[in-house]
Amino acid sequence: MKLLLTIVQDADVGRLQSALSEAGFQLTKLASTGGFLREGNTTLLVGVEDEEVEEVTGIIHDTCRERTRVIPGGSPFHAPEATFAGPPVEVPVGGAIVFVLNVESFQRL
Ligand code: 2BA
Repeated sequence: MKLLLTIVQDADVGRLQSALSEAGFQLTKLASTGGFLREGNTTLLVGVEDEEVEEVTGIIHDTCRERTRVIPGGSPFHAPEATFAGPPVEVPVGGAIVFVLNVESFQRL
């Protein structure tokens, strides 16, 4: 069994959730925040059999889009005290980030 730890943009999560549910997959949805942009995103936990990983990643691939975010440029984005001089920088985000983890055991108690 595998656990797909999947980070998606909030704009994609509704369609992805519907598509996974329609295909019969169970999931858990967590609110999360990206460390770089410091904006909200969504983390889905999807537990599947090994042979289902490809189907799930296919659904994720078909559902989640790459978008760009424009952030102030010219100074370190992480320094709150910085003044943002210089041209803005375009940052690509997504479609989705998927970590495929081995599950040692699955128990429903
Ligand atoms: P954020 O950390 O907010 O990152 C948003 C986007 O900013 C990233 O998109 C990437 O294109 C860019 N980015 C991130 N760190 C950067 C850096 N140090 N320098 C330049 N650009 C940078 P994605 O790669 O599609 O990632 C989307 C979200 O997925 C991330 O949001 C983060 O929440 C998560 N993520 C991505 N890679 C991860 C990893 N290795 N471990 C944990 N979470 C990850």
